[in-house]
Amino acid sequence: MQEKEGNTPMERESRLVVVSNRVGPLSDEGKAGGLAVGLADALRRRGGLWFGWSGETSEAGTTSEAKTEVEGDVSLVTIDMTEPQVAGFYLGYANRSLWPLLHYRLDLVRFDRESERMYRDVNREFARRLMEHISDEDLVWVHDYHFFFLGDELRKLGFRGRLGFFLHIPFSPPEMFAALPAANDMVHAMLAYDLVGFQTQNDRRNFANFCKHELHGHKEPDDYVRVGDRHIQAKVFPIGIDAESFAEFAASDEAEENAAMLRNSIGGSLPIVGVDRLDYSKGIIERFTGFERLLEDYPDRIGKVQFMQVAPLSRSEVEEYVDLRGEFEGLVGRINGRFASLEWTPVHIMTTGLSRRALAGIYRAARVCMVTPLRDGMNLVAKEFIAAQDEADPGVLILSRFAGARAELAEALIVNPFATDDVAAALERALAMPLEERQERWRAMRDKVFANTAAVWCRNFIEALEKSGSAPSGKGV
Ligand code: GDG
Repeated sequence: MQEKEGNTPMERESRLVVVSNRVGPLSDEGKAGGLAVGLADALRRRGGLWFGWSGETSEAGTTSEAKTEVEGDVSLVTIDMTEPQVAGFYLGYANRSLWPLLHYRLDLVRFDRESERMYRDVNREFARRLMEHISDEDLVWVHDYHFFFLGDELRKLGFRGRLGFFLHIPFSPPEMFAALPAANDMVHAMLAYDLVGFQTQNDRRNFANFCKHELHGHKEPDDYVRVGDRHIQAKVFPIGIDAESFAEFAASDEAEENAAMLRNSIGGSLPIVGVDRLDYSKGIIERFTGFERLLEDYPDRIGKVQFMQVAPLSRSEVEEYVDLRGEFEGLVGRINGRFASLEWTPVHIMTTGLSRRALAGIYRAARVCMVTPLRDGMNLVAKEFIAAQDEADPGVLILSRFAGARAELAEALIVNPFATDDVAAALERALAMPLEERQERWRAMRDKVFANTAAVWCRNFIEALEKSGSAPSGKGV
């Protein structure tokens, strides 16, 4: 690779190398999510490389020529995949085996040998291509469930530097994870990393318990886990957002225009909002079942509240997502059909994405935001909603007990999304909540959202990785 001059590891603290399925963007013009902002910030500070999939397919696939974009001291390097690689690795194994399994949805899991083989191949190929760009002085940080095997492949290819992994989604309980035919191999491969990060204590415990009960390992002090000759740290790093920028977005003209449009379109109704990729883990069906129950049990609310659900389509090539869309649209149609009048429609849905400023405006205009996943690594929407509020008139967050964010945002109204009556009662309580209580709860959550930002999360992980010992020389596990 064409290293930028002055970017040699000897001249500064070790260079950061980030690996994730999708890379960038490096500069935030209101498009990047908190994760990209946090990582871009860390990469810019230390100089570094961000490596991943170009998002394109070609005949050459992972053997395609790497595309490199350079901005200051940071390079974005991407490679293509072939169509079968995307089908097997990404749509198949990552999204139809691992995603449902790690979100506790064994009923939706599909295993097939061919996609597992492709997943392993793509991990090996990405490792091989990454080796062209890195040296043992680099700090390599691999992200998410697409690349469980990548670290082990790097070790087999001789990489001896520090190697970290962060899982953005939950880690299911050992009894459930064991249903994956490759479960033991996969966790063995994770032990090639020096540091493995999770969103919550629950995820970390599930991983450590798998090591203990299935791989005959041991839990040790300071979050260490030992299995055979591998001794690695498994720690919790709850991810945050770029709260300052989000609060600025919420106060921007574009946000104000969108907030005004929302208020105009719903007349005097109180706005309830939801913002989620259309994904079965997000509990969207359960949320609207709860909303329907509100209109049944608290009929005074009919004509007085309106639900705006932003639900950009996601993974539309995967059957379960097509089914979910049909179910969601059917449910919303039923609610609107049952309760709408000439001058009022209870639910509006938007499946086209919004800019981050427009989104911040919608959050700010909302009286209630519903975040009701059935299982979620963290859930950044909950934190963005808090960052976007106006202190003079903050909205109320209803948060699922199954979202990772629940550990920090304890002042939200916590619900079990499966308990429809309780969801309806929480909605009623949120709609009726006096200003003083709304402010009190919001201030407590705001302090946490502004303290544990994306930048802090990045810094904490990198510091822990720097302190971790590197693996025994050139050893695959
Ligand atoms: C994974 C884990 C973990 C949504 N609609 C629009 C839009 N969004 C943005 C939100 C938020 C992001 O998408 C969604 O973040 P989440 O955290 O809710 O969920 P996942 O995508 O599932 O992410 C999750 C996360 O990784 C980070 O570790 O929290 O648990 O599943 O930022 O604002 N953004 C724009 N328009 C939309 O219409 N611009």
